Amino acid sequence: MFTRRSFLHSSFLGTFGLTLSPGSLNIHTGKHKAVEAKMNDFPIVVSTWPHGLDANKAALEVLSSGGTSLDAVEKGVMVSEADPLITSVGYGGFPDAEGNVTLDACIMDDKSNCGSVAYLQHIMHPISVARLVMEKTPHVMLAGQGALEFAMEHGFTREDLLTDQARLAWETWKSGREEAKEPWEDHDTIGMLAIDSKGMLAGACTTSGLAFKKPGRVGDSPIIGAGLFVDNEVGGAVATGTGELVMKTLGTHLVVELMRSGMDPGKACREAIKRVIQKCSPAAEHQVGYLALSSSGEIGACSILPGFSYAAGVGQENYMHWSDFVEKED
Ligand code: SD4
Repeated sequence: MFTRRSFLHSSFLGTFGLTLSPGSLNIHTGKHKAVEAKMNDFPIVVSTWPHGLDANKAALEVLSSGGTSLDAVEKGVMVSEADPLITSVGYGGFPDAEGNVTLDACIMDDKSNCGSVAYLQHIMHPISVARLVMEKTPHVMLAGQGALEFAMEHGFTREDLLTDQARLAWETWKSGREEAKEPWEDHDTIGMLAIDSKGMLAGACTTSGLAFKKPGRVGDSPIIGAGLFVDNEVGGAVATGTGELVMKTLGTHLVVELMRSGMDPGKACREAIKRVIQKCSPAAEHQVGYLALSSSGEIGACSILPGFSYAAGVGQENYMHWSDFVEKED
């Protein structure tokens, strides 16, 4: 099945690949096929969707100057959070049904420390607030008004995150006009995993969640074990797509546990996607994608539908790849 979304992605990636570097696309359309990166390829960074390329670039700058994977993933995803043209993350993200931009994010380091914010409004960089929750409090997650107050206490500025473009999209959706009935392209949460030159693994995940969601709704992205999980001994995984399906199967924790039992990252992602299909019977338009990085530097990804892509930065190279996908028996 080839969806409108995957078509958009393939056209976009085609153009992108040619513009940036002819032949740079490594397109995997078949069954499981992991992109392999050996140990001596550290540092390494991977992230979801085409905007992962710019995010990886920022992360690679940190890593190549000897920075930690934790700094790299924070700096990396901040690029997407600040980009007004990315309508699924941070500033410029599509709002909820009432027109409020509400953000979810989490971060996890090589020592299993983690921090998270959910339903955070008015703050451009929720990932940095999540990091502060990890470093400055005994807690893992802060939500809503408490998270906002915590951010303000730590010097973050309150900002209006609703761009004209996002407001227009929301007004169109609210109008109920014909074009508003098209499914909105809102799956492009950024999840990033990095291993630094010392071999330490960290991950980050940040999103504005599903477009025009029910007010109060929180997805998988700030939930440790759902949107992101890292175990330095084994590897890490990030999730993108319909958060409810990821939460019901605790997807990234599952991917890491499958890797612990000996599966390579691609196989583990594939098994976790099969679990979503078996347990949750996703609707035809539901997409979930997992991206995983083992602690020895192997990369793997799998999604329900075709069209999921990820950026991999290894050494001097930073290219897009198509994910593997599971063909459902409809
Ligand atoms: C959520 N998983 O809130 C997020 C949405 C998303 O790529 O777009 N992920 O459910």
